[in-house]
Amino acid sequence: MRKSLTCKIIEKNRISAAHERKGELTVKINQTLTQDSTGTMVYLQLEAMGVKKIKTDLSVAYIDHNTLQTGFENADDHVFIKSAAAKYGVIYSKPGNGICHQLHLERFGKPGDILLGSDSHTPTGGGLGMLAIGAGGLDVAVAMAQGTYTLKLPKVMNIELVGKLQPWASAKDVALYILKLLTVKGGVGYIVEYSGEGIKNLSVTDRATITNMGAESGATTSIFPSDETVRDFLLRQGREGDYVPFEADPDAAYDKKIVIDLGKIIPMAAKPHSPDNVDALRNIKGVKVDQVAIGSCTNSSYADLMKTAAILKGKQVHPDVSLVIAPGSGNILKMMADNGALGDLLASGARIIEAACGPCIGMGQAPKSGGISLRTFNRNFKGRCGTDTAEVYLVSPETAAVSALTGYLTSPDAVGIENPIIELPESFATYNSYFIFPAEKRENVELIMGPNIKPFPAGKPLPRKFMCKLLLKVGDNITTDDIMPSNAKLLPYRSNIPELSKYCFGTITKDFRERAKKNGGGFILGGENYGQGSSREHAALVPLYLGVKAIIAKSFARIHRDNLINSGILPLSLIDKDCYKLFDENDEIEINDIAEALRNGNKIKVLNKTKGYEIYCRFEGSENDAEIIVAGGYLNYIKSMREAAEVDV
Ligand code: MIC
Ligand code: SF4
Repeated sequence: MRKSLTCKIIEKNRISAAHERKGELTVKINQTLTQDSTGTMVYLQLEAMGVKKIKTDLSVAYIDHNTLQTGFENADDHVFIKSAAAKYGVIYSKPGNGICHQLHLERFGKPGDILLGSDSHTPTGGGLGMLAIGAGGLDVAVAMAQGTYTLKLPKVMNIELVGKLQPWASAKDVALYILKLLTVKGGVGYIVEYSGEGIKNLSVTDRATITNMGAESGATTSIFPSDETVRDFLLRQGREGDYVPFEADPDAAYDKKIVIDLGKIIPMAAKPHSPDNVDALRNIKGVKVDQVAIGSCTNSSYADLMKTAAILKGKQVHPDVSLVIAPGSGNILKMMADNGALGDLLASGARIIEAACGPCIGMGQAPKSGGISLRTFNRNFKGRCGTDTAEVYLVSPETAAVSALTGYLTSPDAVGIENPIIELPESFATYNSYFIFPAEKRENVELIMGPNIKPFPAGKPLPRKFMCKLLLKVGDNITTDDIMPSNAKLLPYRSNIPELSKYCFGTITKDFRERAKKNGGGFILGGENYGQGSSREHAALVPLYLGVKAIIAKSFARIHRDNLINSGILPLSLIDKDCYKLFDENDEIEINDIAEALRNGNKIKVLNKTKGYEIYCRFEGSENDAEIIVAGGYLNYIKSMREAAEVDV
């Protein structure tokens, strides 16, 4: 049978695991990455599991999200992660080194390997021909401990790219076009595999822009083949030895197929407030711009920033625009300082900030009230930029740079300037100054935990029945940024669940914590694609802390569903989606004999005692997941497995 690229990589890494059940797949995890805002939990969980030695080939702990250090909290987190990295044999990437996904692409990603990262944009590594999957922190901690990960058997969608991008159309426009086609839930349950003659004209970082934004469609991951372009990129990064060719067999079988002619792609933008609210720039008229932000793991590569510098060279940023640029890595910044491009950016009036996530996760550079911000980032959810009333458009670096000059959202092909062609340097800078590599001998390394680091909540074994109130009813596509907002004020509390709980569902209601406390916890009702967006398990741990027992929804986003299960919260999907209408906040809900129904794979009867209805839900998980819920979360489950069979973690 002709094999897809995904199938080949999975076969290479497949291991037969005793606990693997129907519909699941257990693979060896070659590499893991963590970042600081999810990483503190990962290392606390490793510690809670009593892990002595990690089993991956390579693991990296990046510090890139919380780098503002407005108080001791961020710095405490950094020191804790640094000590954990030293203890477990993980490479530590200091703040200032750059954004995890860009750095991982540059320095460590390997074609054909499987990478699990505690960040939803881990699929950026797919640009190198790596199967790179985002997951919740606990899944990454277990992957480090056991060297394996069990995933739900995905379907494979093939996107065949034909033709060649026209001048001024970019990889970002391709990513936006695909999101328009798939929407923010069209990728759920799929790995998206790219093929076709069109890919030969896309650089590794172009491909990475596309796989990065595949996360916005809900796809498990996205991947390009490993070809000569990948070999050339690795050669220039001084890592030619890591090159392995990997591609699908001709006529491989796929579950779904889409063909896209790159020649027809035109500059686009995702309008507020969703990455799939995409339109061609020529249809969006008269948008006056207050801020332009260039960077993030989607568009902060050397080529992206050199293109920006070439467009701005010798010109002035519009007086009403604040242009801010966050490079993807310190080495990119160094190269641009050496070749003069940094000088061109500064002379044009650009504000250069640290090589980090920065404004992408609301760590500074919040726009003015009601401001319009153009960003080369991947998410424009309401409020994520730090200003609730701001409107964010997602665009390419080319569109961003040209619009910074004109002061209006402007299609780059509309101003009569030449599309700059960027030559890659013969060799990229590869300074290691911001990396700390673990020592061989690590016996006496102590974890350093400052006062900001609090224990995380533990799930409780499943009771026979739940009888609680419906605390909150929300609509479709609720994001983890809605459930557990992140911004400059809240990000410092990622290792402090009690503090974060004050802001749970903060974009929807200001009193969720009080409601939950008053009622001793309860249920939440969601629409389609509940929990889309980030991998932050805080969107499960905080509700757990507040006593949330189950989420009933029309459908769930993959990583969030897994995080709910890992925390011991029951994700239940409505069998008849119309039943959503039958529930209101404050309704009294009862579910009986849950463990029995979960273990037998039965439908779950949910009684609305207030209204006198009886409806049915499906448990959104595998047989194994059912056992995790019954145990009260993944950590309890591992403990019970270990007690029963002395599982080696
Ligand atoms: C994001 O882009 O939303 C984040 C911040 O990188 C998250 C991780 C987090 O919440 O810490 C993600 O994408 O997983
Ligand atoms: Fe960082 Fe933004 Fe990328 Fe998330 S999406 S990893 S916050 S740059």
